[in-house]
Amino acid sequence: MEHVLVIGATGQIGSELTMELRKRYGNRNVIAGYIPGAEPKGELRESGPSAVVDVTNRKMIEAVVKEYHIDTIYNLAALLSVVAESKPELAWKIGVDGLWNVLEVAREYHCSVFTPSSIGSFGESTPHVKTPQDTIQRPRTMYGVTKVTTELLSDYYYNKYGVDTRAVRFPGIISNVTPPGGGTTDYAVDIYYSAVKGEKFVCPIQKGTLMDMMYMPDALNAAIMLMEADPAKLIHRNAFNIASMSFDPEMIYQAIKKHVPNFEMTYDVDPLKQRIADSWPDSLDDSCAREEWGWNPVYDLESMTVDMLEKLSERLR
Ligand code: AKB
Repeated sequence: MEHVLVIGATGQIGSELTMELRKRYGNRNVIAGYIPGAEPKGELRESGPSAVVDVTNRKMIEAVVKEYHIDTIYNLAALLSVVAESKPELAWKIGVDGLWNVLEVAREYHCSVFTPSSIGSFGESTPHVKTPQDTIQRPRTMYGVTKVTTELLSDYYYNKYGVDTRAVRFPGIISNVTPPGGGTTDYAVDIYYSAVKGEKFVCPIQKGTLMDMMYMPDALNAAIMLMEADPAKLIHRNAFNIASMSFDPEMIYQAIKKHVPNFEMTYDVDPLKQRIADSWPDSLDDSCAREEWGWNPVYDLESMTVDMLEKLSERLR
């Protein structure tokens, strides 16, 4: 990796991934691609180059890839699961047509491409406990439909044209920097903000609903490790199950309450979020990622909670 383009660099994952890549590969070598209205701010803007890159505009992607001699693209442009249900056509345009644009440019300019998939690529008929790497993927959400399609399209470009495509299936990502927007797993971020602000948390997901989650430092590491992995060792490509923790609302509430004893939580279940959450796995089997490229997460619920509360308290002070 010498010159990297991050598409969606100002989003929840993009904003931290861009900074981590700059730390590892040099500030000048990592371009923050953003859309108008979501301009980079602060350190993200100051620390390195940025460019307008709308994933739905192939010429725009091509111009930036050419200008900066890009060899690796992290394509993070997507609508999350809840918002995609209200804008299905846009979700397809960004997620699938956008990826097609990225892959065509990658084919011509010999770039590697990382496009995250998600636990949302699974559906009701998928085995829910220790969901295997290769299993049934028949999601009924538009988010899930686009994610399965991006997995297949990425594999297609690898098999047909030799484009070096790689991906992971991200669980819900928890971070203290840029908040997510429009996802089913967002509650697991929002709950920390309420705890630190001294507010009661109203949980939109029912007690007992298990979902896989991951702390941002592990998620960033997964993306970069996979892109740096020896291709000869990769049996799978698009996309690897990765996991570090699985919990329901009560478990995260209790983990926080240990450190914030007065913290209170009640429930007001959101039917759409609950329907989506019920269709997703309780936990993933990530043994292929561990075997093929050495995936090994650092954080569990307790260590993430300690770090989240500390960092958020500093930030919101
Ligand atoms: C969402 O909830 O939509 C995302 C995801 C799990 O892909 N965080």
